[in-house]
Amino acid sequence: MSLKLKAVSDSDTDPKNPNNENIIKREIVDLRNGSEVLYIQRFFTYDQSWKWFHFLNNHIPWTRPTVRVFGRSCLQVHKALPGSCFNSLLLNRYKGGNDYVGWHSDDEKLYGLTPEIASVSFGCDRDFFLKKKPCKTSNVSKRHDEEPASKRLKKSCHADQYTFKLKHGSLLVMRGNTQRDWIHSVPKRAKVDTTRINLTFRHVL
Ligand SMILES: O=C(O)CCC(=O)C(=O)O
Ligand SMILES: [Mn+2]
Repeated sequence: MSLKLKAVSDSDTDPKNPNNENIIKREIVDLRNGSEVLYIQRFFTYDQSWKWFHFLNNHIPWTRPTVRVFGRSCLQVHKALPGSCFNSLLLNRYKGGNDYVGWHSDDEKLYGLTPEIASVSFGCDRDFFLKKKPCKTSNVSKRHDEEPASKRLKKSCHADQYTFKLKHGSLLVMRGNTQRDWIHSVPKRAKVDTTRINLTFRHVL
């Protein structure tokens, strides 16, 4: 079985949307300063998504490494997307609401300066948070008629938070400066008790 990022087509039927009306709804969130997130709720149909979920759940040798990176257990598979500009796939399985990924950005040098990261979700819906990285501006106010820099930072940085509900079959793509300027997380959720599988497609230089 090969892995390709393929959107739903007209011939696919979705029990939740039998007429395939507006099936590919794209939401682009401009995070400013060259950062952008694309979200497509029904990138895969409902049935395709469950097929993927069961295939991955049953065929991947999921492990819980003793060293947990940002609270996640993961397995890295390289060269899983031939013909695509992605050459690396990271798989995460969240068995329930206690499994989470803490705040981080995927800004490792191996992904380059402006990595594009495409994230596909199957199974249980989970929240995905994006938050602006703390500003590194100096605390000294540049102009006397402005409020102190420390106050400005509080407003501009802590107000900059977005939440996406990552639905079964959805695609979320982080682009541009998103890894440089933003951090993201999938928080714990007490009421969640079913499994979610997440695939993130990346390009390793
Ligand atoms: O599970 C997700 O949606 C995010 C996973 C993630 O951020 C990562 O693997 O780096
Ligand atoms: Mn990440």
